[in-house]
Amino acid sequence: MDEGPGPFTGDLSPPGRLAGPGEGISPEELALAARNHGLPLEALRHDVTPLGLHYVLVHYDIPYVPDARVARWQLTVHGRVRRPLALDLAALRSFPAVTLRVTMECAGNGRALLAPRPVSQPWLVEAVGTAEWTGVPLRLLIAEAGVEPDAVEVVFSGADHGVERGVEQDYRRSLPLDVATGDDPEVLVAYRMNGGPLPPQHGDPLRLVVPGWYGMAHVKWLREIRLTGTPFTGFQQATAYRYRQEPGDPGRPVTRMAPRALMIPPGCPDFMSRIRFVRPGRVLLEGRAWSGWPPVTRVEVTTDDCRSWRDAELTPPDRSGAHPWAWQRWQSTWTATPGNHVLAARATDAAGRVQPLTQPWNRGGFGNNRIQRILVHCGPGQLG
Ligand SMILES: Nc1nc2c(c(=O)[nH]1)N[C@H]1C(S)=C(S)[C@@H](COP(=O)(O)O)O[C@H]1N2
Ligand SMILES: [Mo]
Repeated sequence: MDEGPGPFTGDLSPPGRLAGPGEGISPEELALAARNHGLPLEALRHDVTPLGLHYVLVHYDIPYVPDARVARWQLTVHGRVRRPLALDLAALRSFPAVTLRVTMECAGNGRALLAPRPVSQPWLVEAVGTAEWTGVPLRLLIAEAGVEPDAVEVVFSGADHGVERGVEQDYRRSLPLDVATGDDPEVLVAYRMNGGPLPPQHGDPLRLVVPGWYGMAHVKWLREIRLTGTPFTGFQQATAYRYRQEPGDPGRPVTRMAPRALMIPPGCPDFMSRIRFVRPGRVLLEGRAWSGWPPVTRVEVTTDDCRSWRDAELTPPDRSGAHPWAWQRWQSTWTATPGNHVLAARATDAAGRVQPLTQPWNRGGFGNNRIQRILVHCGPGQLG
């Protein structure tokens, strides 16, 4: 009889691995996916993603932070500083506040579409969202603490704790000192999301926001900021989040987001296959595009599976100048004819990076910005 999860037969904290040929998503990956959701692509219509529709990724458990604990929450700033700080929320609110509209994407977005497929959170293309974050510029906190001359990095610790590939840890990431103290992008210690308190899953009561960088840098439930005189070699920095081809490679660190355009799937979906149904005639194709090297300068659309491309109309950088770190809207029209069609869009950014048609593969499945393909069936008259 099948009684659900069995006894301890497997590895308690399995090492990273690639799925075998034809190996489907495992129950473990499904369990991760069920607690870490993506953005329903129709929500790309919103300039700012409504709460609850923004993607969520949590490595371990969401810490339980009741109001009484929020009131006592302390953010410490210490290490290679002249004056260590311990700041509660009231103290943080006494610093000048900045609000930034920021598009955030998980570095693992696109992972489940890779072949071979790295076994981890099995994102398709929906691990993205845009929020308005309000908080203190990190450079002001670091200036208040005073930097010792030998400081090179800033390490951020979250309040969540777990085990990953055999290593017990708090979630921790670092930034080079020049990034942490820069003003373009301005790194924030955020205490508001879309005008309200941070929801539990997004880092209540404090999180880091690093505009232009993949999600792993935006440490949630932030409780400690430590300046260090040597580069940080913790798990999430030196083991995870590196572009590597072979297990032993030192690899390159994952930093900013590669350019990506997503299309709102047109028409209506089949419940199970998710194939889109449209009627013949004019169909609006629209979506969003972003890059960690903004702005996006061009979005092209194909309706014949990459045989031909045409330019979409893109919200130009000058009109989106108010929100340089947020996605840009694009649109195009298509005259649908009866039959099956494969639609896609691709973005080019200001640094000249173009979304690839073939997969950019690495062992961790990071930064896969290969174009999204949408299958559309155009049928005349009554559908189904
Ligand atoms: N403390 C902590 N911060 C974290 C994480 C985490 O597991 N713990 N996950 C990171 C990853 S991998 C991503 S993609 C983003 C997701 O942020 P969101 O859930 O608010 O969208 O948070 C980052 N910050
Ligand atoms: Mo992520």
